[in-house]
Amino acid sequence: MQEIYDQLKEKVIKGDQNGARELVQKLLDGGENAKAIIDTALVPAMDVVGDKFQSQEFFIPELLVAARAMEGCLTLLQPLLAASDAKPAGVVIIGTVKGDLHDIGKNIVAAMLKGAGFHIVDLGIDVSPAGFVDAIKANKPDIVGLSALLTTTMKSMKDTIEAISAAGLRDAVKIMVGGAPLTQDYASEIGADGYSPDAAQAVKLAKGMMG
Ligand code: B1M
Repeated sequence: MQEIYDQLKEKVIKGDQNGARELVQKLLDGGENAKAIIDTALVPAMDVVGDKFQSQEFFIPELLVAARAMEGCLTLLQPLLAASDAKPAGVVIIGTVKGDLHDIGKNIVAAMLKGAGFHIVDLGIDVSPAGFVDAIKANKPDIVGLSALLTTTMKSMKDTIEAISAAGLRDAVKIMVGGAPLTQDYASEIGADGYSPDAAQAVKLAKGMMG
């Protein structure tokens, strides 16, 4: 199996969506589970892509085709993540904050929360503070999840939390933040109720927030 995981990682790095999807299917047929496939091959592949981008070996087109290959694999895996449990656990609004277009990690978190029984309202990417406020009014969630992948858009999380407070809704929701550049310190500084470094811990955090 390790050999197939290695091949899958390479296919994602090269942006070969069809080849990657075939290998995901092969792993699933061999009894591997969705979370292991994401953690062992897909996330490490994106880390390599990020490193290559930083060292200017890769540019935006390579970043995009790799992301599409990853997304193609996730369409096979997300239903499996979401099917692992059925008990309704609470309502979560989730979105990538204003100025930020990265959604692969946010989508994994949403799928895992769904799998843990939460009802998910996914607002998508580049969501303004007002967009979150309107969605809270419309959906009355227990938890609001904010995702950011850029150091430049972390500030949008602060703006969003401030907008939620200004709308008088801060005490009505728990706010969870995550994304590669975030830290627990930053989360505390901007007044979030919780920070999670990955999707599995996001589920634990959300369950904890529901008491
Ligand atoms: Co961009 N990008 N990107 N990118 N990109 C990064 C983030 C970068 C680190 C690459 C690098 O330089 N090494 C860098 C950011 C540098 C920084 O700010 N420190 C970067 C840059 C610079 C940019 C652009 C500015 C490039 C440019 O245009 N010059 C541009 C910005 C566009 C914008 O957003 N306005 C840009 C664009 C893009 C693409 C559109 C091409 C594409 C995104 C496609 C998509 O998402 N649909 C892309 C990609 C693919 C990446 C990398 C390679 C991979 C991101 C990813 O999907 N990781 C990334 C490098 C990297 O991360 N290694 C990079 C896999 C994913 C599963 O992990 O998202 O961290 P992650 O999610 C994890 C956890 O963080 C956590 O759980 C998830 C699952 O375990 N988590 C949460 C995430 N959200 C959470 C929310 C929670 C809880 C946990 O609660 C609510």
